[in-house]
Amino acid sequence: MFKKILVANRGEIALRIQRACRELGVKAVMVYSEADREAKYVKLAEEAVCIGPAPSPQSYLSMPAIISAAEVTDSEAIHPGYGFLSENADFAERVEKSGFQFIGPTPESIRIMGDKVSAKQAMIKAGVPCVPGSEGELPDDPVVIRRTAKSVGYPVIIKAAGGGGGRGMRVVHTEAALINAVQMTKAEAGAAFGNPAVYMEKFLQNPRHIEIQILADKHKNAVYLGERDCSMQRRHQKIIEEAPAPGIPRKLIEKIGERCVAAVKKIGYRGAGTFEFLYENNEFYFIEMNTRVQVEHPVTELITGVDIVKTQIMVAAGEKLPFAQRDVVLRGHSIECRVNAEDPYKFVPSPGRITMWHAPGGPGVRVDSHVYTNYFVPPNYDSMIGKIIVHGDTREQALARMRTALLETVVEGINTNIPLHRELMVDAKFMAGGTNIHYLEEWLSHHKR
Ligand code: MV4
Repeated sequence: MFKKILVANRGEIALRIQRACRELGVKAVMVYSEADREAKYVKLAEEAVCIGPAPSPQSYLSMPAIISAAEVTDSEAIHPGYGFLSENADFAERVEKSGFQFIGPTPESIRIMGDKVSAKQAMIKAGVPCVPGSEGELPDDPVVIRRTAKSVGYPVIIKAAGGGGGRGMRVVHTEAALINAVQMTKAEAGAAFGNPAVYMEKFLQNPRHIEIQILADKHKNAVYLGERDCSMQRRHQKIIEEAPAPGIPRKLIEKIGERCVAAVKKIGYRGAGTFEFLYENNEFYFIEMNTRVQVEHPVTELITGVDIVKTQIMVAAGEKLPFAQRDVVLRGHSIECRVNAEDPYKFVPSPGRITMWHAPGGPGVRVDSHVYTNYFVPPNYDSMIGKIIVHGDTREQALARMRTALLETVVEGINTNIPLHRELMVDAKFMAGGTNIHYLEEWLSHHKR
């Protein structure tokens, strides 16, 4: 096992990784920008290094700043968390060239999954079902583009190979709008991602967003840890996640989970990873793979009992997965509410000093947050200040526990989206389970106030 790890992130995930390190008896070096000097995990750290001013390009996104912090502290490995440099193949490569272990997959795996065209081709080859569409990148020939769309069937969606997470896509409903839409998407993709390549898919009108968590070691062992339902989102920002996904037959999940494990073994993937699927009419369609730990990993931890962050570190150190697929047993139901410092209905960020923070507790309640009373939420970063995660024997019990947890939570001095979560936890459609990716935006458009 490593003696010392550098945690190249901030916020709740930095604290989460620090906790995993303590449990493993590994020293954690925290890095922080000038805006994060007062963060809880910095105060709690045995060792912490300031890596630059508040703007992320000069701190959390600065490869030289992070690699020199690892050098001066004699760290052996770097955990990138999520966001920032976590899915940057060049960073992973520079980390390894500098002699550190990158806690994540190989640069090659990150690169393949970062290009959505090569990711999809790798998944088709590995037997993972994908959305019907163009075979790879769309060519320039308008005749071929029109022919492809006709055979796929309208509506179609044009996506940038360099995009992902909802960036660089356009829905096309008619042949008349097709060629212009492809040209516009290509131009935007070239400017935004430095890669004008686009591909085409059948546009699914009312899917759910279901993802499969996998873990793999360096010894060809891999498992899936069930699924998460992440359909409750607004503008590609998830706000509620849960596991298992309500109403999806177990047999279907098992089938798709086994496909993901086979794919992981085939491509030599290692570490934690997430296969994102759209689910519609009882079918799964792969869209993207995330090569990092995700914000919503705790719901999987609560239903499986597996510590995903600890396992990431163990497999990066070369250890074998400490359990096999048959040992992965799903128990009960888990729900996560992301707590954001923002206006609950207008979504304007609300940074500033938290004058009162009281976290909920009780049976089956977990809070992953780096904030505390008198903490100043800096305006420079993502607005998420923590996550409330509950577990129950049934979905109903998890819902009841979440309602209580949200009732107990006190945040004063800034606005949060907790009032929105309180309303959603008593919403009849959400309570019934299985709402699709459009539900929240539709709900908000009818919401009074
Ligand atoms: C789609 C789709 C419908 N059909 N692809 C958006 C984020 C990116 N990961 C892929 N996205 C979508 N791809 C096809 N063929 C609808 C979306 C989509 C979406 C997906 C997941 C979660 C939220 C979403 C919100 C709007 C659109």
